[in-house]
Amino acid sequence: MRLTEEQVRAFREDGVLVAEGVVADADLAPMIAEYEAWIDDRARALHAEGKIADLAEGADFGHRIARLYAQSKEIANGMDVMQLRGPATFAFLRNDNLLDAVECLVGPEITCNPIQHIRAKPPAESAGEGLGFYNVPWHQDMAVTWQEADDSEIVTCWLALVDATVENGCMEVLPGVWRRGYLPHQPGEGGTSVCPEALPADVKPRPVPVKKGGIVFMHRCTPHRSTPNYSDAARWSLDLRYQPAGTPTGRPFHPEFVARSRAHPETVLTDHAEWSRRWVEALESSKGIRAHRV
Ligand SMILES: O=C(O)CCC(=O)C(=O)O
Repeated sequence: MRLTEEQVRAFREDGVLVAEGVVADADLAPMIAEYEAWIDDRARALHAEGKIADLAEGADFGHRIARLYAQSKEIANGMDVMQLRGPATFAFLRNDNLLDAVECLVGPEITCNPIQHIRAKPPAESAGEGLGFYNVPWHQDMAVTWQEADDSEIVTCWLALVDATVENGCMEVLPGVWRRGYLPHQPGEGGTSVCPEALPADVKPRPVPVKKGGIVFMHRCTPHRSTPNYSDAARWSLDLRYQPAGTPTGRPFHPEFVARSRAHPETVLTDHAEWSRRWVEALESSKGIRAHRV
């Protein structure tokens, strides 16, 4: 779905845009089916090891993993994009409806940045309320790249795979703050976060709920966080980043690829095995490298 001029203007102004209905259920279905099959296999393996008693068969995408996670946190191990490396997920990274919207923000030559995550945020009852991968502290995405990417127009695309609500822990943003540039960050157990004294006190956090298939687009200097999930189902989402081809990604040790090119379509990577191979190799060779700048 292409963005309207008004949407593009709003993104440029606020550094954040909530766009509903960017991709259709049919666009997401193969990737969701891939994850459902993987979760089923993993649940059966954990069941065989005696770590899970109830397979929660018949529960929907959000409820099944929540019920499994409550029994064993191991259900989520190995599920992230670069770990599972599913063909349907790789194909989705080049989804036309998604890239039509991205093109309106970064232009027609598009690189897929390797910072790409899938998150099934479990209910707080089992995952807790502490900061971490599921309840991320205030940060700018610029803080999780190397300085080489400071001038790269990296746009974060936070895509809801189920309806994301205030109750289940959607994103919160500080609109307009991107204009202040990079804010000092600090490392911490809960994740890289804006130093408390640098967090703007004059801007009210805006929760950005979005329905399944909608995207929250964020500038790389837009502070954002997410809060605990107080529902009984997982909050599934995908956070991807795209940028003009040829600009540094800030993660030179992880594989980027050209997702769309109007000028040189032959440069687009469509070979799933090659993408997967590059990730396997990079995960091995980048061990011990500090990915965040603090
Ligand atoms: O999905 C979340 O809860 C956090 C996502 C995030 O921090 C990001 O996309 O940069």
